[in-house]
This record gives sequence, C-alpha cells and structure tokens, in this order.
Amino acid sequence: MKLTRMTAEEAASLIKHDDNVGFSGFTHAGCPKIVPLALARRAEKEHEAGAPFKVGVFTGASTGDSIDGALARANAIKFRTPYQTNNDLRNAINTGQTDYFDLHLSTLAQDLRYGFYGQLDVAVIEASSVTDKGEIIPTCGVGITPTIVRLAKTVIVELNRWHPEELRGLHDIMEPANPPSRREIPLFSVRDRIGSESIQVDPSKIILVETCQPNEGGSFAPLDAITKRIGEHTADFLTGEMRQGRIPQTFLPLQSGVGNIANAVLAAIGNNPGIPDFEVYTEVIQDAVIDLLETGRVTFASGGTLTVSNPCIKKIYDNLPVFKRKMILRPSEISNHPEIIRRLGIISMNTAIEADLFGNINSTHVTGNKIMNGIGGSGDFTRNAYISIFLTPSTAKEGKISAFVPMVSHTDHNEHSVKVIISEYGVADLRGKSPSQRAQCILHNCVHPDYRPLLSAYLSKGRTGQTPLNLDTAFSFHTAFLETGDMRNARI
Ligand code: 0RQ
Repeated sequence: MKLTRMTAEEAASLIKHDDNVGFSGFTHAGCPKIVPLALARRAEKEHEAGAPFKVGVFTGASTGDSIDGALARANAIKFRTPYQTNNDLRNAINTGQTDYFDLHLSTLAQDLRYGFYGQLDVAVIEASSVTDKGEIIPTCGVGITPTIVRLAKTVIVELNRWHPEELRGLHDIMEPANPPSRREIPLFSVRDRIGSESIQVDPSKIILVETCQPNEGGSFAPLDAITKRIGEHTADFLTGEMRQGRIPQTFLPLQSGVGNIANAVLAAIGNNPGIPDFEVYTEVIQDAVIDLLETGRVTFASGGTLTVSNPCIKKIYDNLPVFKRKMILRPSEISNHPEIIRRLGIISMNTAIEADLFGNINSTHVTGNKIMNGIGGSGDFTRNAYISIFLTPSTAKEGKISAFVPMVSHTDHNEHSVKVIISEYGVADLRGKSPSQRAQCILHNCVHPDYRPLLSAYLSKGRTGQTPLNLDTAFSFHTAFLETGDMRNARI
C-alpha cells in the first residue's frame, strides 16, 4: 500500500491536547525536527485562542532543541520523561510549569509496554529510509523507537534526507518479550548482533513527512588542565588494576557518560600506552570514541546513539562502510541492559554533580531541589558495572562549590553501588572500606585543599556509630552556598 503523505503542519494537527507522544532519538541524535516544531506552533495558536494544549512527552533521552526547547517555550509539555538537557525545559521543570519524572533509561521502553504510563497515542520518529511495506531504518540514534512505533496508534515518520539511505546495517533492533515469556538477551560480546537491521511497522499507521534537516548537535569543550588530570588518574587507576590482575590483559569494555568530562577522559584513556586497544559498550558514542575508532585504539563501539558534533557525523557519513564495520547502534533497552552490563564486565565512568564522604553520588540536582539533567543511563551502568567509577572536578563555579560535601543533597547512586571516585587530585578506591575509611580516603585523595579543613572538622565532630554522620551540619555546605554564595563559609 502507498503510505499516507502529509506536511508537518497536517501531521501535527493529528496530535490532540492531552495525548501521550513518544519521540525517537537519544540526545539530539535521531530526533524528529519539523513535526515537533509544527506542534509547538500549533500549541501557541491554541493558547492564543484560549484553548488548553499540552502533551505528555516520552523520548529515549535528551533531545534536540526542536523537541524539548520549542515545546517547553510553547508551554506544550504536560509531563516529560526521562533524561533532558535543554535550558528552557529545565527552567519549565524547575518553575513547576512542566512535571518531570526521572527514570533509568533502560526501563522506559519496558515500562511503556507494561502500561505504567497509560496509552501511547502518537509516535513521531526520524528515519533515513521507509518503504511502503512499513520497513523503517532509523538515523543516528535509536532510543525507544522500536517500542513506541508498535504501541502508538499513529506513527508520524519524518524521512530526513540529510541522513544517507546507506545507514541500513548500522542498527541492531531487538525488543524483549514481556514476563512471563521473557528470555535471556543473547548478547555475549560487544559485537554480537541479536536483532534485525530495521524496524517493522504496520504501514496503515504511518504518516510520512519528508524533510532535509541537519542534526542539532553541539560541540565539546577542549581538554583543560583539570579534565586532563582526571583522565590521567583514571587511566593510571585502570593500568594499576591490570597490573594487579583485577582487569584481564585483554581489558574490558568501557562505558562513558555524557558531557565534556566523559569525552575528555575517554580521550586520555585512549592516549595511555599502558592500556591495550579496547572495546566500548555504552549508550552515548561521543566524538572521542570516533577519534579512537579511527586510530584503532577502540576496536569496536556498541552504543545507542551518535552524540557527535556535526563535523564528526559528516566524517562518519563520508566513510560509512568503514564505520559500519566498527559500530552498532541499539535501542536504549539493550544498550543499557543490566544483564548485559553485568555479563560483559563493563567498566562504567560517569560524571557526578556532587559526592559525599561516604560514596553516595548526586548526578542530577543542584542544592537538592533544582534538576540539572537527569540520571540518564548512569544508574543502569553504575549498579551493574564490573567497576563503577565516578568522575568530578573537586570544585565548581570558581571554587565556590565543593563537589565533595558532608552529605549529598540528593541521592542517585548510593554507597553500595559506587566503587571508585576520581577528581583532579586523585583516586578514592572505596572497595572493601567501611564508611569511616571511605570518608578518610575521599578526604585525602579527592577533596580540594580549600575544603579539607572543613570536611576534616565535620568528620571529627561526627557522632559515633557505623557512619560518622552529623545530622546538625550534614547540609551546612549547601546552606552556606544558598545564604552566602560560597560553600567555604560553611559553619561546622
Ligand atoms: O555549569 O554549564 O553553567 O558551566 O554543571 O558541568 O563540569 O561542564 O560537566 O558537562 O560533564 O556535566 C553531571 C551535569 C556534568 C552530566 C553532569 C555545573 C557546572 C556546569 C556541567 P555551567 P561540567 P559535564 C550517560 C550518563 C548525569 C547523567 C549521566 C550529567 C555544569 O554529566 O548530566 O551521567 N550526568 N548520564 O558548573 C552546582 C555542583 C556542580 C555544578 C557541576 N556541585 N553544583 N553546579 N556543576 N557540579 C548519558 C545519558 O544517559 C544520555
């Protein structure tokens, strides 16, 4: 059958107030653009006419500005999950305009299948090719696409000709069955293919919208002295583990999180001659991985998305046959699957906003109340990794904020999941240590010298017991920041 074709405006008009909408992609990669922009314009018109217009938004992770930015500015988001990084959306969440619930990325697709969040009305996805029989090839990010196109009543496909049709073969699409019929995920090495190259959708559900839009990718900050030191400490720690025989000489697959620090650390590991060529099993493939694939330091990369700058995606597309031999893109349910992370022995490296002296990590909130981005896949990997590492500069905002505090103002990863913390000052290996030993280890290896006396005083006044916590001053760093703008004014 011939697919139904529409303009972006016509397609957006199919979405009703209060609908639940699922979008393809993971970070800016793989996200539709012109239909969400048309949806935002429509919401503005409805609001001008005095009519309510808000939709629930599900995505793989963060999105490009055309989804989160445009819809947040149009006040068109009823609720949003999971990870987000857009400034306008962040403001909408932190001012109470939009409800947000944070979620482990591996669980969203299955939660939708289980019906936890109600009916999914419309899926809006980006594709590099689509046939009249409903065979769809995604672009450079997969996310929750296989699940939302199956569950939604209407599937709007933005066929984006900016992406080459030859992307076929880059993806490996697999959706597990629901319990009690669920079986093991048969993935035993980073390179295994366990699914199909394409996604099959009932063609009668498809509305086709054609476009040619570039990616909405940003760029990465160059390596500075602090991220360089963090990278070197991480590489030294990993080579030490190899010398001790705790990491095999063939090495183990690496996961690295999102952002500048993760990108820089991966580059530093790649530059360390003590670390053999390695594989990457991660969610977000950033520029550094592509550089290392080119030099051969990374021998294969499995991810959920190509979160790369536009010059980098151009390089990939110009050499697609070569990169297709060295990369696979999977749905987030598989790229972040706890079973696979545990089985492959992945070493996870994610960035913290703050850590406390006992090894609890806050990845998401500033002063406990304001969301930054979200947990993303950091929980999927941290809880199940062979070794879970957190990276952070010892201070933020010109030293007025210490990344190491008496007690985290929000807990995303608790002391039982976090094995190692690394700042530019050094490595705190928390394995096998009691809470008091962990506190001393973090204090001496990771904390900025400006904050060592304060944290030392805090520990010396801690109550006796298993954990030297002092309820009276546990949040003294945060209250000092809120009252004076500088944690160095904390009263212990
Ligand atoms: O603020 O942008 O105003 O300068 O946070 O910090 O140092 O640039 O580091 O880009 O790597 O982001 C944790 C947010 C770090 C990110 C976080 C401020 C700092 C700066 C950014 P400015 P940097 P990064 C897989 C893994 C959670 C999810 C995750 C993240 C801004 O890595 O979202 O790991 N992680 N997913 O100044 C106040 C503090 C602060 C602080 C830093 N203690 N208090 N502000 N900042 N520490 C990815 C996916 O799943 C998709």
